[in-house]
This record gives sequence, structure tokens and C-alpha cells, in this order.
Amino acid sequence: MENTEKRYYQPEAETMPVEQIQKLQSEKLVKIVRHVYDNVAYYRNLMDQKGVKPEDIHGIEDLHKLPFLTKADLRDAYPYGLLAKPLADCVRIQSTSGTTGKRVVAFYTQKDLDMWEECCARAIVAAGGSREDVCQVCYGYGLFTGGPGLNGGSHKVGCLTLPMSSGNTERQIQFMMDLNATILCCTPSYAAYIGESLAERGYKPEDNHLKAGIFGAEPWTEEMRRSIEKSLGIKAYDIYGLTEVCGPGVSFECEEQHGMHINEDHFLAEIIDPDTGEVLPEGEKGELVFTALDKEAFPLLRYRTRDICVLSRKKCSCGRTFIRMAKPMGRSDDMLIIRGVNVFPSQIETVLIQEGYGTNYLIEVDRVNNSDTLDVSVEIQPEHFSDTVRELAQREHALADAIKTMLGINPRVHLVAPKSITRSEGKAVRVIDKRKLHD
Ligand code: DLL
Repeated sequence: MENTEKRYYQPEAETMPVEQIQKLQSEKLVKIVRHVYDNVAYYRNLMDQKGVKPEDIHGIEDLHKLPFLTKADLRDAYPYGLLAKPLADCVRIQSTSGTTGKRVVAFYTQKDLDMWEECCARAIVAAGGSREDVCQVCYGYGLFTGGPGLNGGSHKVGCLTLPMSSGNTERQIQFMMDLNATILCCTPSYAAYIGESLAERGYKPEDNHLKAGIFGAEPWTEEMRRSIEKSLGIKAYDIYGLTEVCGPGVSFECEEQHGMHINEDHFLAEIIDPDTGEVLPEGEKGELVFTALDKEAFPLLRYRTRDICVLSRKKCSCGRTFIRMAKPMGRSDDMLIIRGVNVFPSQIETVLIQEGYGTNYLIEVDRVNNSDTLDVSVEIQPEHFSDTVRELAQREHALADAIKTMLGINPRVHLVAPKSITRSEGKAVRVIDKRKLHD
């Protein structure tokens, strides 16, 4: 049996009674609101506009009085507008990829970096990591938070860290096999690609020394998890985070894998109705909002993530008391509205894998004669190679039917040649919405 004893990095924090966590959060909130109001004109204006002063905030019960902060605010305030510490106290920046507009630049003091890396260390230890492990980090290094965050966490745990960054899969495999890597950190889509590449080189899942993977930065389904676990012979753990809040490690999975524990001593989570902004009770689905309680340089009060998920305070048998968040199935802005129906790409992924296809697929949406079209391309599997054209057409129909049952709309399905869909070394691009090009 797997040894799951002592899987805490900071047991006092991670198993603190809920009342104590909430008391700590209240104390920290009062302090951070004062810090922000006194040091950041942008926040002061937002709070003044809403008619709220730091002295109105006595604890977490007053959180709802504070204004929300959105990505648009972060862009408005670019680059220094939200800085709450002198630049001389800052030691690092990280940044978002900036695909949808101006980049967001987040600043860190040394204390901020330590806190972030400790959060990543908690995730590594929860996945069974210790100083005996060899941790291969193949998230991108640089401005992206994935590489630096897990690298720092791995150091704190004392693992032998392989700072690979993403890409160069040949070299990844060579180091993995030669240095007996035991923990793999990368995006789930890259993990799937590495698994596929190992198989192509004749390696079986039991040939590597990996025991766990810490995968995140993009939505992935339970079906994808099982597929990666099988191809690499590991247990795959989810990790969540976003640049604005710090990076990976805002929340992480324990061995129970029923949602990710939010590091509540540092981050206060709420779920709101994305349309009205109303705070929803625990257990209801809505937009995740974070307040960072300890960040000095780049504080965030009630930051709207646009990630849609559910929180649960149910007791977890791992002993951690931190609230859990369900896997976010994509950002509200990743949701496609096709012929009036809300579609998350992850729903299509679920059907594809359930129907026996791999994790390489592409969704294309377009508008022809004022009507939306949905095309799903997925690679044929080795067992289909001997199929006749007629059999392949039947397969396409069967898959289209299964997708229609899930979504309620008819897609066109294309079975395409193996390897014809571009593999991802970082965050996978699985959706092309051509309607945006026409607008
Ligand atoms: O992706 C930070 C990260 C790095 C997380 C490595 C985990 C591992 P950003 O590039 O700012 O930061 O993107 C943040 O990615 O708001 C979610 O929409 C999505 N996301 C991150 N982790 C997960 C996950 C990093 N485990 C955005 N499941 C977030 C689903 C995720 N979506």
C-alpha cells in the first residue's frame, strides 16, 4: 500500500481547526485592507467610490463590502498602479502570457516568494514528495509562473530538482530515465505527450521511476487523468493557481483527490454569481474570487478569476482542514456559446476519452450562413488502422451521436491521421473560434 503518512509540509497550518483559520483570516484581512488603502491610490479610489473605509472591515464577515477587482483593473493599472511596496523591496516579477490583451505583471517581495514557494511545497508533499525525490519540472520557466513556482517548492521540500522547462521532449525523456525522476511537474497535455513519446520509444509504464505527477495550468478531465496515469504508471495530482494571485499552489490535491485544498491561511476564497456579483453559499457553482491575505507587493482584494467552480467545506480524510475547490472546468470566457447552448471544451474531452479516443483533439467553431458550426477533429487510434472507409464513417457518426447526447447540439466529427494534431508542451490550444475573426 502507498505510504500516505506525514504528507504535510506545514502541518500546523494545513490542519488548523476551521474556527482558527477564520480568526486568522479576519486578522490578516483587517491588516491587508489597511495596507492597501494606505499605499495604493487605485484601490483607495475603488473603495472610496464604493463608500467603504478600512475601519469598516472588522473581519471576514465584512469582506462583501469591498469592491471587486477585475482583469480590466489590472490592465488599467499596468505596470505599477497596484504596487503596494517600494520597487526597491521587490525582487521578482512574473507575468501572464498576454494572449488576450496587455500583459499583467505581478510583483513579489522576498517574503511573497517564500510564501508562494511554500504553497508549492505543500502540493509536492501532498503528492508524496520528500527530500528523497527527484522532481522533474517541465513547466515553462521565465515569466510564466509554472516553472519558477514548482522549482521553488521542490527546493523547499529538498527534492533533487531538475529545472528542465518545457519542450525538447527527447531531452526530457533522457533525463527522466537516466536520473530516475520520481515526480513530474508539467501541464496535463504535456504529460500526455511525454507518455505517448515514451511509448513510441518502446518504454512501458513500469520502466520509469515516476510515482506522481503534479499537473495543472489548464482544465483537464477525470478521463484525461486516468489516461495519463495509465500511460506513465503514476498517480496524477491536480494543482491550481493564477499569476495574479501568485502562480501555482493557490490550491492543490491531497491523496483523496476530491477537489483541491485552497491554502486558506494565505488566500480567502468566495464564489459569486458572475452576473450579479452576489456571494453564493458553499456548494453552489459560480465564479471563484480570491483575496490574498499575505501578499505585500501585489495585494489582491476580491479578485475575480473568471474560473467557474464549486467550494466544499466537507471534512477531508487527509486531515487537512482547508476548504476544497472542484476542478475548474474552464474560465467563464472559455465557455463557447454554440447555437445558444453553453459548451465547455472539457465536456467534449470527456466524451472523446470515454469513447476510446486519445487526448489529442481540436474543436473548431465557425458561423456559416448565420448559423454556428461545430467541428471536432480527433486522431484515429491504432486499433482503427484496419478499418474500412465505411467503418471509419460509422465511427464518426457514433462519436457525433455521443457528443450530441452530451451537449444537445450536432457536431461534425473528423477522424484524422495519428500525429496530425499539434502536440502541446505547455498550455494546449484546443479551441479555434473562427467566429471572432468575422466579428
Ligand atoms: O497557469 C499557474 C499555474 C502554473 C497553475 C502551473 C498550475 C500549474 P496563469 O497562466 O495565470 O497561471 O493561468 C491561470 O489557468 O485562472 C485557470 O483558468 C487555469 N488553470 C490553472 N490551473 C488549473 C487547473 C497558471 N488545475 C488560469 N485546472 C486559471 C483548470 C487551471 N484550470
